[in-house]
Amino acid sequence: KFHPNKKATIITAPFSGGQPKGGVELGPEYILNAGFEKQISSLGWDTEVAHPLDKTDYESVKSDEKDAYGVKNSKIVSECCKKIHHQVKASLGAGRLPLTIGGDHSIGSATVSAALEHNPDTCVLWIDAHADINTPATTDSGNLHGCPMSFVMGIDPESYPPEFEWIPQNLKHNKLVYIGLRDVDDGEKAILRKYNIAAYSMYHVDKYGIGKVVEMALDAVNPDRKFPVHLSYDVDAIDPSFVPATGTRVEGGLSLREGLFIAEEVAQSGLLSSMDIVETNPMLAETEEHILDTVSAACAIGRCAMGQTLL
Ligand code: B3U
Ligand code: MN
Ligand code: MN
Repeated sequence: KFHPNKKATIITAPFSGGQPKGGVELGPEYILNAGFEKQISSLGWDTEVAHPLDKTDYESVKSDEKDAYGVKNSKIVSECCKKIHHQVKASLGAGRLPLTIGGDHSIGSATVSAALEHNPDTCVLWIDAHADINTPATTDSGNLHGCPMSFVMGIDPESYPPEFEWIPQNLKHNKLVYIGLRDVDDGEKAILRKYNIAAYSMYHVDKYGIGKVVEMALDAVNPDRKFPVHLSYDVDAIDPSFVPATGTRVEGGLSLREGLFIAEEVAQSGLLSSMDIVETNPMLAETEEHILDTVSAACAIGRCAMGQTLL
């Protein structure tokens, strides 16, 4: 069991440069203002909050232009990722569970590579409507939140802008598993097939049920249930009817209960060692209720993963 003495660092990643929409940088503030730290400490965790991106103005230099490598904002994404990476490693080194709240998912390359540097046995559960495994060569959008998994796996490194050379390419193909996929680009499908990466789409959730899918997912990357788990949770995995305030809504997602069950099951395994909750964008809500639903769901994902039970 990892983190038996229950210490955690909530790391804020108020950053939107991995995708074009503004507002996702406000996610951490909304989640904290909803009482997230208290909710986690009420579960018996010794908590602290870290702000590694403190007040740096990335939003004003954000651009919508692709660079020569076909991606946008490499410099600021790399800079933010570096800071998040060091904070995640520092927290793990201090015996704390880093819980990074975003912000967009581009920071996944920072948190995952840090978790693997801390413990090379770490496996990754990527809960998302999207596979986020484009390379700069395969991406259509040029948005770097669609690329973090290729960076940490070192897929087609010749296509990377020099800004990303520092990212440790330390995730093996058999250590990543997806749940919730339903919007995967052709180039990404080819990568998943080529490297035989374990992936459970919404089709599998419908066919087998969420209980079986989580079991199969853990079997794929952690058959003896002894490796630490990094849970990277994009709130858009959950259906937009429950989680409307996010950048790329895709219909046909997880029910709120299915989404929380995944987190509960990871908690039950005792293997959670680090976590991200990303892509909460309060500015994309059409109503106050949308904000409340989305922020509440993000908080609930965190609480469930950190051990909250229904009984
Ligand atoms: N795969 C597409 C869309 C996308 C990825 N992640 C999100 N959307 N949230 C891309 O842009 O790479
Ligand atoms: Mn994502
Ligand atoms: Mn997504």
